[in-house]
Formats: sequence, C-alpha cells, structure tokens
Amino acid sequence: MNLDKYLDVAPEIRAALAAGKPVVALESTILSHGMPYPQNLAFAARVEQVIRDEGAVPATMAIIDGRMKAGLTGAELERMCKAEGVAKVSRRDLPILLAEGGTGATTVASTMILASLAGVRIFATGGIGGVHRGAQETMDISADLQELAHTPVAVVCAGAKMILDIGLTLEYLETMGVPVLGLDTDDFPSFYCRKSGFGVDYNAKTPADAARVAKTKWDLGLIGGLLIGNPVPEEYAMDFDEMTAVIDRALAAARDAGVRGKDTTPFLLAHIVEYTGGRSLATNIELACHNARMAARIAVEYAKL
Ligand code: PSU
Ligand code: MN
Repeated sequence: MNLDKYLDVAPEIRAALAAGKPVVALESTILSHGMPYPQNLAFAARVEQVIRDEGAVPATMAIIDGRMKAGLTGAELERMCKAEGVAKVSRRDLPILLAEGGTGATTVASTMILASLAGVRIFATGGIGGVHRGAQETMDISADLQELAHTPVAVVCAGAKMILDIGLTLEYLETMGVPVLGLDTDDFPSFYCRKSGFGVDYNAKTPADAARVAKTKWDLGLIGGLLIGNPVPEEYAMDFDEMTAVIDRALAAARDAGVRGKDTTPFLLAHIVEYTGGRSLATNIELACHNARMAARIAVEYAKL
C-alpha cells in the first residue's frame, strides 16, 4: 500500500529517519483531552524542545482534516490544544476519521500506529490507558494495552494512574507478552507517585539498557511493543495518600455523572486537576517532559545499535 495516500511525515522527520537519526513520537490526546488550554500549548512546545535538547527529533502525531500527520506545525499544535471539534482517536476510530476527513487527537494506541507506519520506534507520553477499576463489570480496558501487544513501539510513561487497576493492567500486559521495564526502578510507577507497589519485569539502569532490550525483542521477530516506566522526579511527586483520596473522589463523580466509554479518562483527568487546585497539572507537565527526555536518550542509544 502506498502510505502517502493517508500519511504526511514532516520533512525534518523524514530526513532524520532516512539518516538513522533518533526520533521520538509524541501523542496529541494528552494535549486535546488531557490538559486545559493554554497550559497544553506551552507544554506542547516545551516537550518538543526537551527532545531536541537531547539530540533527537520530536514527532507529534495527530489526524488533521482526514490525514495522518507525523510532525505538526505550530498552527497545527495550536489547533490540537484548542481542541474545538477535535475527536479522541483510538485504533477503532482511525479508519472512520480518515474516511470522513475529520480531525482528531491520537491516544497512546493510535500514536503507536502512526509511529509504526512512519518508522518511529520510541514514544514518550504521560500515562497509558489500562484496565479500569471495576473492569470486571464495565469491561473498560484501554485499547492501549492491545496496541502494546501488537505494534512495535517502545512507550516511555510515568506508569499508570490509580484511576486504573494497576495490578490487573500489569497482569494483562503479562498475558499479552509485553515486557514492562522500569527506568532505574524496581517498582512500576503510578504517575503522580514514584511507586505503585507492583514490580517491573526488568530494572533498566540506563537508557542504553532499555534500548538494548527493545532491539533484542525486535531482532527476535517478537511482535508488539514494550512499556517503560519512568518515575516522576522526586521534587514533583505527589503524596500517595492524598492522590488516593482525590482519585476515589473523581471516580465517585464519574459514577454519579454516568460517564462511560472513551469519555471516562478525560473526565477523571479534568476532575483530578480541579480537586488538586491545578497542582496535579504541574506534576503532569513535569513528568511528561521527564519522559520525553528519557525517551530521547533511549532513542539516541537505540540509533547506535
Ligand atoms: N492517561 C493520562 N493522560 C492522558 C491519557 C491517559 O494520564 O492524556 C490519554 C492517553 O492518550 C491514553 C488515553 O492513550 O488517555 C487512554 O484513553 P482510554 O482509557 O479511553 O483508552
Ligand atoms: Mn476505555
């Protein structure tokens, strides 16, 4: 298939990939549906600069006017951040949005798809979707997990939020054969906090260690990606007990409001920001920039292998 029919790769990214230089994918749902405007716009520019400062090229992914984009212009980033008429696009939504010429922000799952199509192997995000608490009844399990099982991209995240059942999320990844690494940690992080109480499969002490595991997985022809947990820097971490209470309150609000399906995660994120008086947003921004920095270092090491 000729991908040019659907996909635009920005010239700088195309050149970097052709030369074997490091490129890091970024998602756009974190902008459109994960953070308020205009803080998301400042974040979008900063996170791209963090990647450049490490010697890699950022590739923010989105669907714009029916085309898949790897690499956005300033005006396109602004459009994603204003989020007017911007859908949340996961794997199932992708063909619909392209066929109807729509505009949407890509989740972890669909960003992995775009990255893989463009040839980008390393991706930085904030937190991934996973098995929701109460999934035994709702069957709400993010498509992000299936994507990690199928698509060859290494996702650097600050773990999973406690809006999810972290234990079940890790069980699911084990079943799907997805390696879960920690960057210099034995404990899978829980987004706002450095620990979750659940272990990782491998403590990658350095970005080079993580790059080597990814390279080995793909050399072996094992399908799918990897999940790399990178704890929030100590100075931005939030109190575990406080966040447990805040998240319980947000979950109760979602239940009372009857929120379901793809609206659940954005609803919970917005309420957590509200209940913490914006402190959680500052932490979210810092941890996502830290993930971008480490993802860029992994991409630099991966490019040498
Ligand atoms: N978790 C966060 N911030 C986010 C998301 C998750 O802490 O912005 C977004 C990501 O784009 C992720 C998506 O892929 O939500 C998961 O949504 P769902 O649970 O509907 O699959
Ligand atoms: Mn869901």
